[in-house]
Amino acid sequence: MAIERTFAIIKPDAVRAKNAGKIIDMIEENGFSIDGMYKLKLNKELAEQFYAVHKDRPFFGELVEFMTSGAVIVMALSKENAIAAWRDLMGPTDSKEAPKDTIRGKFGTDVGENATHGSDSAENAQAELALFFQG
Ligand code: ABT
Ligand code: MG
Repeated sequence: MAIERTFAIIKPDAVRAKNAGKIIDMIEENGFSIDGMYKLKLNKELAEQFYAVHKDRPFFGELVEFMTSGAVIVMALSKENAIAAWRDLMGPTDSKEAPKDTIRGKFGTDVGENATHGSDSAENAQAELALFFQG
């Protein structure tokens, strides 16, 4: 299995609750390398572009509002099989259903405020990394 790179976000709920350090600890303890990382506040245009696949869903407005409600931390993570491994470590989208040893189980609240994002495919990882990490 080759080393893969994926894109991660620590979302505004987790940054606000000062859980970023604990989440970064879990990332490193689970064998990921942090190849790039910075903090920023998403503007509406970037959040809409990032979640464009959901633009016709009823929760789109709320999703964009949440993702622009405070600072986020974006990361490029690498590891063998990183895309699936990072989604496994995050746990399911709905934090209420997430096992307690996952990031969403520990730090998420529900399906919207779910602490972290991870790319769901190699294609999306490449597109999302390109959106936030040029060169
Ligand atoms: P992301 O990592 O944020 O993309 O979450 P994930 O891939 O696990 O889940 P998807 B299905 O991509 O959801 C995107 C965001 O939309 C939110 N959402 C989703 C709702 O608020 N209500 C819903 O009914 C559904 C299905 C959850 C995700 N993130 N946030 N914030
Ligand atoms: Mg998704």
